[in-house]
Formats: sequence, structure tokens, C-alpha cells
Amino acid sequence: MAIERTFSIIKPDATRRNLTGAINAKIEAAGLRIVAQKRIHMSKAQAESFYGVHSARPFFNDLVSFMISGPVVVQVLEGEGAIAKYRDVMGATNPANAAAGTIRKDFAESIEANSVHGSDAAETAAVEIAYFFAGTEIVG
Ligand code: RTP
Ligand code: MG
Repeated sequence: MAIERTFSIIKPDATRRNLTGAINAKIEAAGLRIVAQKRIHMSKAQAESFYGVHSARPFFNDLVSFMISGPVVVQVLEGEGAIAKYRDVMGATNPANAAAGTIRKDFAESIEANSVHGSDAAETAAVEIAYFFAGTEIVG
């Protein structure tokens, strides 16, 4: 399988509970490399644009409020089949449905405060990475 890059966010519920290291340990244990990482506090405009695909969904306003409720850690992860692999490591969107050992099963608080984001396809990964990182900030 090809080496891919995917985009990850450690969400405010997780940074608030000091879980950045514990989540990174699960990422690295799965064989994914963290090739870029920074802690930021998203603006409302940034969060609205990032989640623009969900703008018509009933949970959109709550989601944006949650994502700007505290700092996040944005990351680029690299590895074989990184996009699907990270989705596996994350677990299902709703932690009640997430498999044992996944980030969301072990750490998520709710379907909204679910600790992490990961890109869902190659096209979205490229767009999401470019949204938060300059090429020179990614060191493979
Ligand atoms: P993500 O985009 O964050 O990696 O998560 P996902 O693909 O598993 O979930 P998605 O359907 O793309 O939804 C994006 C984020 O919106 C919040 N959400 N809230 N209240 C709700 O019913 C609801 N559904 C989704 C979650 O934070 C989810 O990760
Ligand atoms: Mg998604």
C-alpha cells in the first residue's frame, strides 16, 4: 500500500483533559508518524470554513462552538494507508459504537466531543492539510 498523509485534529475536549500525549501514543503505536504538529485556537471563521461541508446539518452551530471552545492540536500523519488506518485508530464517530482500544472508545465524551478528527479521503486530506500547514512545516 502507498505511503499517504492524513490530517488530524486533537479536539478541545481532549486538550482540556491533557490527553494530547496519550492520543499521540496511540497514533504512533499504530505505525503512523507525526510529520507536522501545532497547537492553535481556531477562530470561528476558520472552524466554519473547515466544517463547511456540514453547514446544513442540525449540529453545525454546536460543532463550531465546540471546536472553538479551547485549543486544538492540528497534525499531519504519514504512513502506509494512513487515511484508512487513522480512521481505524480513531474509532466510530459516536464513542458508544467505537471498537475497543480506539481513541474514541477510550477517550471521547460524546458524539460531538469525540476527541479527534481524521480526513475521510485522499482529496479531503490534501485540502485539510493545506488549510492549516505550509509545505515547509511538514517534515517527513
Ligand atoms: P471527523 O470529521 O471529526 O473526523 O468525524 P467523523 O468523520 O467521524 O464525523 P462527521 O460525520 O464528519 O461529523 C463531524 C463531526 O461533527 C460532530 N458531530 N456531531 N451531534 C451530532 O449528531 C454530531 N454528529 C457529528 C462530531 O464532532 C463529528 O466528529
Ligand atoms: Mg468527517
